[in-house]
Formats: sequence, C-alpha cells, structure tokens
Amino acid sequence: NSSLSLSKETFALFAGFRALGLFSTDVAHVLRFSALKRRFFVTTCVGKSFHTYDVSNSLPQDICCMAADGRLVFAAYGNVFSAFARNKEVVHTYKGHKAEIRLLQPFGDHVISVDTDSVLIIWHIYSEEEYLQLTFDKSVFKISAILHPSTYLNKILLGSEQGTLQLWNIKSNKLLYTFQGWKFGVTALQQAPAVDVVAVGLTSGQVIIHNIKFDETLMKFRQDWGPITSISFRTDGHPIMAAGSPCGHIGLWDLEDKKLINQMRNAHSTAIAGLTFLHREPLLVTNGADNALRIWIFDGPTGEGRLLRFRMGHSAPLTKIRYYGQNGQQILSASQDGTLQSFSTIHEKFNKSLGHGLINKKKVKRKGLQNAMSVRLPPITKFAAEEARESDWDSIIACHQGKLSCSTWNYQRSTIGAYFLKPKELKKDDITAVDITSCGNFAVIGLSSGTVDVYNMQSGIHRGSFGEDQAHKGSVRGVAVDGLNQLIITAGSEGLLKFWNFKNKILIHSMSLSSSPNMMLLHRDSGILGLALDDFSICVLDIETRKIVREFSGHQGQINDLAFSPDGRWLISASMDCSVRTWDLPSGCLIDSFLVDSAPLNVTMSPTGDFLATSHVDHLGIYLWSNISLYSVVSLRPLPTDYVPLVVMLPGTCQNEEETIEPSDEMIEYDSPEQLNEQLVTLSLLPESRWKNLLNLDVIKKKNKPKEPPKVPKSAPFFIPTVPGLVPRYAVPEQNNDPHQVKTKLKHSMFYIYNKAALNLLKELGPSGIETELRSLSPDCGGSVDIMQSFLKMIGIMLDKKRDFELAQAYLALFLKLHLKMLPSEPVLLEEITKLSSQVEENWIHLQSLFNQSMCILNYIKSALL
Ligand SMILES: *[C@@H]1O[C@H](CO)[C@@H](O)[C@H](O)[C@H]1NC(C)=O
Ligand SMILES: *[C@@H]1O[C@H](CO)[C@@H](O)[C@H](O)[C@H]1NC(C)=O
Ligand SMILES: CC(=O)N[C@H]1CO[C@H](CO)[C@@H](O)[C@@H]1O
Repeated sequence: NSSLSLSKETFALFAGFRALGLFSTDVAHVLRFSALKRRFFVTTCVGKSFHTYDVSNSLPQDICCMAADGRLVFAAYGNVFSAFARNKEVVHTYKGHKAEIRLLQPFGDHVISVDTDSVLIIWHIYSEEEYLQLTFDKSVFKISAILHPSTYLNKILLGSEQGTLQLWNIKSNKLLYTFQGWKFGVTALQQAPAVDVVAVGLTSGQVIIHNIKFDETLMKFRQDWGPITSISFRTDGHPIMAAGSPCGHIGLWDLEDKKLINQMRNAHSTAIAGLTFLHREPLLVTNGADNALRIWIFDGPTGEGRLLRFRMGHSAPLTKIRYYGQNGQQILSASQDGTLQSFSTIHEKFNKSLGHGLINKKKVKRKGLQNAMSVRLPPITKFAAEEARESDWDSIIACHQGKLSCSTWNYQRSTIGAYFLKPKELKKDDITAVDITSCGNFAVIGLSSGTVDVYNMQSGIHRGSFGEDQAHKGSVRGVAVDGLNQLIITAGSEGLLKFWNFKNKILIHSMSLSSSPNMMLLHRDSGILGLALDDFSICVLDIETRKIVREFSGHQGQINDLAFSPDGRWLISASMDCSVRTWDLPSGCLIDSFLVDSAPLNVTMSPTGDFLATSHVDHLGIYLWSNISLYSVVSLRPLPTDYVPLVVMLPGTCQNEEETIEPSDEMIEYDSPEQLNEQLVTLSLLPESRWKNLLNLDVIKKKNKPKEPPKVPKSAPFFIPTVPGLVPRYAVPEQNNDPHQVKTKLKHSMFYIYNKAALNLLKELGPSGIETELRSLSPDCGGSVDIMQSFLKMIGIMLDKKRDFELAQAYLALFLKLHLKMLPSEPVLLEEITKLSSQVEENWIHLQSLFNQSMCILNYIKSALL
C-alpha cells in the first residue's frame, strides 16, 4: 500500500509520511469494471488523492469531482483535471477552464467537462486538445447534471438548476430538443435499464422516470428527505431503483408495483455522495462525507440491503490520539463521532473499531430499544491506556463530554469494558484529567472541582482520594503517576503543582508555577515532567529533585499537546500557532520547527521512535511523520533565533513521488556502465585474497611456513619442473622472478600521477608481491619521498573517482602499516596524508548513510510483509 519515501525536505527532523483513517469525502465514488481482471473497482476520493484498492498519486488540491471509463480515472481539482492510468500515473492533464470543474463525463475517445460557469468543453482524451466548447448562460441554463443516454450516438442530455433539460448532438454541435422539466432544479440524471428511459432527480426530492424519445413521464416517486443526490438501478433481474438523500437515508422503489418498498435509514451519517448498483449483482456501493465506503448486499426476502463490507474511519474530527502498546504499531483515536478506534500503522487489516460506548448495554438489550442513537455515550474527550494487564482486565479509561463517570474499555475484546468509575458525591463536575499506572492496576481521575480519585481497574472500586477535601482549589489540569507507583503528581488551574505519596496519599511537596498549567505529560522512564502553561511557555521538571530544569518559550498560541521521544531526549510540542516544535532537552535548544496549514491538536510519538503522529483541526485522518534521524544523518544544531519555519503540506494517504516515471512498453537493453553513479562506490571485482589480508600478511606467512624443507621425491623420473593442471606442462622459467626488476616497474610508473599502469600492475600481483612493492617505495629500500607522494596521490584519485574502492582502502592501510614511522618526518607526505584522511572520512559518512537507508527500507519491507 505504501512505499517508503526518503524525502529530501529541507526541514530537519520529520518528513511527512502518510495519513491513516481516510476513506471517503463528499465526492461521489466511481465504479469501473476491468474486463482484464474481471473485477469491479471502486474509486473514492480522499482529499487530494483517490483510492482504488490501491492508492493514487496526490494532486495539488482537493479533488472536486471524478469520473472513469474502462481504462482511465479522471479527477478534477480547481479548474484543471487529469487522467490517471493504472490508478497511479497522471497520463493526461486538461487545462482550459476558468472556473471550478463540477462535472466530468467520459465519452468514447472524448471526455466532457463542465464548470460552475456552465462552460462545457469536449476534449480529445489522447491529444488533450479541445474538440468543442459550448457556453451556456448560467442565469438561464446552469448545468447541474450530465448523461449520455445509451444508444444515443453522439448525444448528451444536460440538466439545469433552472429545471429544463436539453438534448445535444455534440458532433454537429446542435441543440436537438428542450424538455420543459418539472419546475425544480435537476440534481441527478441516470440511465434506466430500458432504452430511451432516464431517471431525473430533483431538488424537491422527486424522482421522475421519463421517456426522452416521446418526452413522456412514466412514473413519479417522491421522498421527503430533500434533494436527490444520486440514483441507481438494479440490473440483476429485480426492478428496483435506489435514490440517495442529503440526510444519509436511501429510498428503494419497486418499479413494477410503482411503490416505495424500503428505506435504508442512516446508511451514512452524512449525505449520500454516490450510490451505484454493481452490474448484474445484488450489490450496492455507497459513499459519503462521513469517511465511509460501504457495500450492501440485497439477499434477504424483505428487499432491504444488508451491510456486507465497509471501509470507514472517523466521521467527525478527532478528540484525542495516542499510541497504544509498546510495539509502536497501533494508534488509538477518539472522535466527535462517538467511536474509539485503533488504526494500525502497518496495514489496514489490523485496524479495529472499539465502537460506540452504550450507556447500559444490558438494559438496552432487555428493552429491545430500536433506536440505538439515544443510548450511545457522548464522544470521548480524553482517555488513558496501559497495556500491562490488557489480557486480564480493561486497559483503557475514557471520559465523555459532559458525563460524570469514566468508562473502561477492553482493547483485546474491542468493546466498552465492565465499569463506569463514578466519583462518590455527584457534584456538577467535569472529568478533566485521567491516567493509568504503569502496572495497569489503578486509574487516577482528576475533576474540575479539584478532586483527585484513585480506582482499581480490576474491580472498579474507589480506592481513596488525595487531599483533605480536594487536591486542588482550582480544576485539575493534569495527573501523572511515576513508573514505580511511588509518586503521583497533580497540576491545578490555580497554578500549583503537587507531589503526593501514592500509597499513603500524603502531600510531599507543593510548588507554584509561573502561570496556570494547561496540560502535563510525564516521561516515566526518565522521570521528566513536561508542563504546558497558559502563557504559551513550556517548563520541564525533574520529579526526583522537583526542580524546574528547562524552560522553553516561543510558541505564539495555546499549546495543545506535548510528546516525549522514547529516550526522553526530545520534547515535541504542538500549538494553536500551527507550529510543531522539537526541543532538545540536554542542550535546552529548539532543534526543529515546522508549520502546517491546519493547527495541530494532538501529537504522539511512537514508543519505537520511528513516527510522530498528529491530528489537526477539521481533519479526520491521523498524519504520520517519519523520524528522519533514523535513516540519515541530521544535524541537531540549535535553530537560529531568526529561523523561519517552513510550511509543510500534511502527508497524503501515500507518498508524493518526486518524479513520475514515463511509462514505456519497450524493453530496453541495458549495459551496465563501469561506474553506475558518481555517488556510489564501485569495487574492483578482484578476488578477496588479493586485498583482504594484506595487513595480516606476516601472520599468514608465519602460519604457512613449512616446518621442514620440502623433500624431493626420490623416484622422480625428470627434473624439469611442471605446472600443476590437467595436462602436465613444463614450467617456463619466470621472467620476473628477480624482485628488483618488479620494483623498478612500480617505482617507475609512479612518476606519472595516477598512471593506470601503476594500478594495473598492483592489481596483477598477489598479496606478497604487493607488500614487496609498497615496501620498496621508501628511500631505505630504493624508493624516494617523491615516489611515496605519488603513491598517496594515486590513492587520493582512486578515492575521488570512487572506483576500486576496496583496493584503495587496502593499499592505503598497508602503506600506513609499512611507513607510518617515517611519515611525521616528511612534511610533504604528512600534508598528503592529512588530505587523504578527510577524504576517507567523507566517503565513509556518505556510505554509511546509504547503508542506513538500505537497512531501513529492508526492515520496513520485512515488517510490512509480516
Ligand atoms: C488533543 O486534541 C483535542 C481536540 O482534538 C484538544 O482539545 C486537546 O487539548 C488536545 N491535547 C490533549 C493533551 O488532549
Ligand atoms: C529519532 O531517531 C533517533 C535515532 O534512533 C532517536 O535517537 C530519536 O529519539 C528519535 N526521535 C524521536 C522523537 O523519537
Ligand atoms: C476501524 C476501521 O476502519 N476498521 C477497518 C480496518 O480495515 C479493515 C480491513 O480493510 C476494515 O474491514 C475495517 O472496517
């Protein structure tokens, strides 16, 4: 579903990775049948991208409408639209409209687009050229729907907001006929299974079945839920029509009996954006702005659709997100829509919904209440989770908007749990802070009255409270328990921070803060407490010494949330000023800051340190940002005071690919060049024995030294030496077996800087030959300082060209081993060696980052395959 993008963003620590939990917007889905795969594909739009079982590339703006033919998907954004092949690559882009595009209709080799100014353009798909442009007066005929009636060659039917309809021949550019309509604006047009018959949806909620050949109305239906949003006909033998409405209900009519047979109420919680029956199947696909895509099957006797499959995320903005568990793969999220869901960062198949909380499940079941809505709990505003005892009892506690009790939830069973934790005296209170101890045994709940209570998670029993009457005068803004259940820390809106003994509930210490705290977060492993204050500053305390150890200021808006990196080195803050900032605790500096166009609400860091997850104002998804320092070297330098943070786009549901790959059908013959890329290093392909053990040559020689002189076999018939091999040959006396002759060779070739001959000569030699050669470079053995310098220069050039990389390293190592003692006394050589040293280091850092990237991708793929 996704590939790792090693993004080259310039900001330091985080790169947008992808979004989770987005499935549909208010743009109608499109359905395609692939003849090749004999399968239907549903495409839904999710903001800037669309999904078709797979993910598309992002467009620069939100998609406003879509269409598809057998091969291509068309998506419009603003006044431009593009055609996508294989759901991924943009193959054509059509520019020419001045206003936002509203309607798209593929038409053979052409595609028709209509904008909000009622300009209609017909494009040739492949040449991207305009074939015809028609301009309508939008005060008389503002196009609101478009249809190509089947078997009507070259003709299209247009519906208008004013209510009239026009039939055009677009080949001859002629208006053929005008239908007077029904005085209400046309919202939808759909071909009926019979030729010449179309269904017209109106703003009045009427659906008119009309014969366009004779301009004759056959049937009229009506629903009371407002304008018809879309219409579809069943084609599997049942004469049924479905129509969607703005309130999420679907009406089903029997066309033979001419009556309403069923209503699917609340099929979606928002308007039905699109609805389509699959061709010759009893299946209905629907989508809506509630972020859901649903497939209904009509297999029951009542003619009602049964939910078969769905993909859905949150249908309303998120209220809280937190990583759950230690493996860094699940994110728990609560939303205004009342559900608690768990999204997997690995694969959609691991997400689950913990559902809506019901106020009293048993009572509801007994009474058999029909309308489940009335007994649903209000949305969760805060929660705390601890997986330590998740298999024994509930591991999550949650507080609900305007409710006085906290519900417990069971992650493993994916449902609301056993208890409602209620404070003893019911006052007009709100729950303002919750925490669970690291052992999973106790829940701590802070109230707006200043009371802090402890409950047992297993039994739901109240286990005491802090302070004589209340813990704080003001409302409790944060509670935290340390890792060993010794301390509990509470923060109150009156500006006091209090430390209590967890067991005997005695106040240990109280300190006042410079401003009232807004939220509080404890890093349990290191005992570091982060506090966001109402004056937009952050202070960091050590709970051991109870001293403020760091203070950070710089945010220009309320700080919504804080997160620690797992090692406790970084503190990440998200603020209403739209920035996400990273503070380095040891150095006390701001090391990263970026801006997003929608204010970040919650931030949470994966316990494994790989991703930062954020939620944003008015966004339904969870956005993941990858930690760049995991796969490349980033400088953790403090940002300059005048640093202007970059505005960063929220990540899409897939990565932005930097280049689009030109599709090519031909196979290209590929010859690999000597060096693939200047950035990479190339090895010499010499056997390892030629370079690997150069440094250990003396050890090897010693080991291999024969204990006795070789004995000449007594009965050897000849004394002429032979070469080993299948066919015995007589050895020719070696020409180069005089060591001095070889030496002169290398020394001689060294006079020219990087004469290939010198390198080739070394390449041909075995380990001991190389050693002899290098040894002989020194003045003691007949060489000279100049020659040694040339040798080092040669190594330098090898490193520079990044060719024969391993040889350069091995030769240099041997050279240093042999001549290290004399180097300091020769300034020329010393200078050369210093240059080499930085060169080697540079090369190595570069390589290391490449290795790290590769490891990272491998690990990622490995984990994705699991
Ligand atoms: C998280 O987000 C919610 C709204 O979505 C916000 O009210 C809250 O302050 C944020 N921070 C925390 C710590 O919950
Ligand atoms: C990012 O990764 C680095 C290197 O592993 C780690 O030290 C750091 O804590 C991580 N950052 C966060 C915020 O987890
Ligand atoms: C909560 C949620 O969105 N769950 C979905 C996770 O993905 C599976 C498989 O695609 C869906 O069936 C769930 O509905």
